[in-house]
Amino acid sequence: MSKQILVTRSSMPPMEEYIDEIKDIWDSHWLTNMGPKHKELQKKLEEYLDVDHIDLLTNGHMSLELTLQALNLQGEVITTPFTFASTTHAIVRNGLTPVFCDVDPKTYCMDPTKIEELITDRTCAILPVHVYGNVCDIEAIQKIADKYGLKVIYDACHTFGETYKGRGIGSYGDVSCFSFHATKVFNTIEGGAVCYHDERFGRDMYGLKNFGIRDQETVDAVGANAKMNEFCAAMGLCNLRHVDEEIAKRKKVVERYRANLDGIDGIQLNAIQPDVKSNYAYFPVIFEPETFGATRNEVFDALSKNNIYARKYFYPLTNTFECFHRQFDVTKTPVALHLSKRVLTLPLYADLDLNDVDRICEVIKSCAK
Ligand code: T4K
Repeated sequence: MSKQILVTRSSMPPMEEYIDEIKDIWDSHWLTNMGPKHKELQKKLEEYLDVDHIDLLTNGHMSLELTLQALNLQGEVITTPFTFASTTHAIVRNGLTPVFCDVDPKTYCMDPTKIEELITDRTCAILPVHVYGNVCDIEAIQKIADKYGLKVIYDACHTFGETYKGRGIGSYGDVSCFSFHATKVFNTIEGGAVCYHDERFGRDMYGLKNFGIRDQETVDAVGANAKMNEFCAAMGLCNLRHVDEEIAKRKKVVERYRANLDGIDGIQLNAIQPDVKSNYAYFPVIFEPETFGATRNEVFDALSKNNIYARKYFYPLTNTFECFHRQFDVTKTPVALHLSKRVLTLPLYADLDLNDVDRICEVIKSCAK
């Protein structure tokens, strides 16, 4: 049996580099609660991501959940169902109502032409996702938000290091939330961040990630515990030194996929966006069974038989999850539904051997009629 290939593999620095980085932690005995590594990583990421302000958290999910709390939102939030569970859960766990907008068939991001018809007098915010690292139609979304006085919170969990029109992607909207999970282009093992402009939001977020503690004698918000610890921050400091090289290697993998799969009938590859500096986070492929000759599930099974484990990100749509007890009408997001039944995210990580990419593509091609 050929070697196992999973959808991704965590990037790790040389072990000695990490050991060196965590020596200070042994010396200081300072393990968490906004210690020196946390502060150093925060500063470095502010520069790297080209944003006004950033705060670090335990994970991408808590950055979304606490952002919605810090903004003190009430009512309905317009969002996309074509995403990871976290985006929708963050809304619902804040007592807010998600209103699902359909997505664009090429970028898979929220379709801005469908937003206005969903706005009611209860709408308070728009929460789009730069899904797979594809950048949303930022200008169109901002125009609508300005017209109706809505907050824009980007789920930017897939867009570490990307720029749009030369500006850091985290600088758009009111807040952008990042994930530094083990499976992401840049990881701190587990981790996340919020990027923002408004210093007051920053103060509220800083309190909320630490139980709402303002100072030793004042607790002025019902916060959570979402502080990035020093070991995670140390991993981030190491990984940040290598991230450009990681992205360059990912680019080569993506180019090899494109060389193999571009132009095949019934296959839609991820859109290339001219104003975007990509991070090559994911490689989603849409299989149209009528023209390609095999369904997404058939391709998935063929790859699995060859020890290759692609993933059906993002299937099922979040508006069909069992936990929502058929509360949402999936027929209102037909493009997202169509895509979710046809998408397969192929293995992608910096060290994926280009010969393995060829092998993956051979299996895919063998499924075609
Ligand atoms: N918003 C969006 C749009 C997101 O995609 C995510 C997370 C979030 C918000 C929330 O951010 P976080 O709170 O997670 O920071 C994975 C990740 O756990 C999740 O972070 C990610 N999105 C999602 C798209 O993928 P699973 O359930 O598919 O993970 P799992 O454990 O099956 O891992 C996938 C593959 O990754 C494995 O087959 C092998 C590899 N892997 C995994 C782990 C855990 C490694 O190489 N090393 C590892 O440590 O969710």
